Amino acid sequence: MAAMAMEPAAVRDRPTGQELTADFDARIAAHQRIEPRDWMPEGYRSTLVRQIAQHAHSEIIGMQPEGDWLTRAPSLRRKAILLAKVQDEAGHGLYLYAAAETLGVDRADLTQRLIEGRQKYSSIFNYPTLTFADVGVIGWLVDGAAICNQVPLCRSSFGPYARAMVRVCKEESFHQRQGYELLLQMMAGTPAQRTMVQDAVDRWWWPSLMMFGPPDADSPNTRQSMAWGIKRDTNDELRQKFVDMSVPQAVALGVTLPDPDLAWNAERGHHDFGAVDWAEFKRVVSGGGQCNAERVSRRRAAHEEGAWVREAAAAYAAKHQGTGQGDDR
Ligand code: FAQ
Repeated sequence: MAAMAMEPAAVRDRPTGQELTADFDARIAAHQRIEPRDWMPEGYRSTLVRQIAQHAHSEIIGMQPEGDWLTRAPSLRRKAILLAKVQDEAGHGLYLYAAAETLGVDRADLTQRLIEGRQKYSSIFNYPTLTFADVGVIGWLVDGAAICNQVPLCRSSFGPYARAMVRVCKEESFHQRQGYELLLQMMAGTPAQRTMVQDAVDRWWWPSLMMFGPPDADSPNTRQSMAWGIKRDTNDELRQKFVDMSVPQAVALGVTLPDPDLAWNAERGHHDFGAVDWAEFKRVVSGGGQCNAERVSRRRAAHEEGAWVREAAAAYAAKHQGTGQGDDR
């Protein structure tokens, strides 16, 4: 009887579930960062793992469409720029997998989920790159959409994700500028080059708008992710921002955006634009895009072919454990 009444002080003082939730909610309301060692609701953790993993996978799969042009770049300068850009995307994947790992998941397991089709990556990377103008248009529109989406994520409530985004965004803005500069140069070239640019814009415009995700009314995660401060803007708000940002850039470039309904609406202070083909979006996200099978099978092959490197790095780290030499794996 006496033993039951004698609860150790550490147990007695342990906060209850309600107190932990109240503390978490108060920190979110005060716009304070949540760090990996802080208590967090399971839904918050699993939402972050889903979003950060999908984001990391997108960076890595996103190396493929432009990577296809590395051996066919039209000059040494363009080849060097493209090589650096594609390498940057690998770095972004790395920061993001590292951020996900602070939530208690394992990068190897996330990769496995990607190559088994159990986790998504951005729909945009399931479209083919048909000409070198696609490299410029990916820089301008795809990196442009990525920046639009990711700048607010620098204020995301989860510390490691927000900090990773700061560096990613700086590099993405550089990517966007190199893409735009490439297009400016092509637009100042021959009629055939200008046609190539317009054709690439025609093919990438609508898929770029799909990058922001389904309309708010059909987005199952937005409301809760906004309440938790993981997302700071809704999908539709960011899509509108991207359209408004891209229209003057298209005018300066001398290309036409392929949307007859695109028009300035003075009352709203925004551009109106046509309906996105959400049936196409669903088809591409669920594996039916032009390049889904190829993208995943190449990622799987690269992972399998890299097994010996991972084994060698692990063996090296084990051999030098405690000596300080194996720490740079
Ligand atoms: N593609 O309820 P929501 C880049 C999924 S940038 C595929 O609205 P959420 C840089 C969504 O996951 C590209 N799936 O979801 C680069 C959810 O899946 P569930 C990557 C999509 O999370 C440039 C379901 O649909 N950027 O790689 C897409 O609140 C050039 C319902 O949607 C990021 O990941 C899509 N487009 O909002 C690299 C940014 N949209 O729950 C190389 C971070 C939605 O059914 C070259 N992520 N889904 O499994 C985000 O901001 C958000 O996750 C959204 C989606 C806005 C993408």
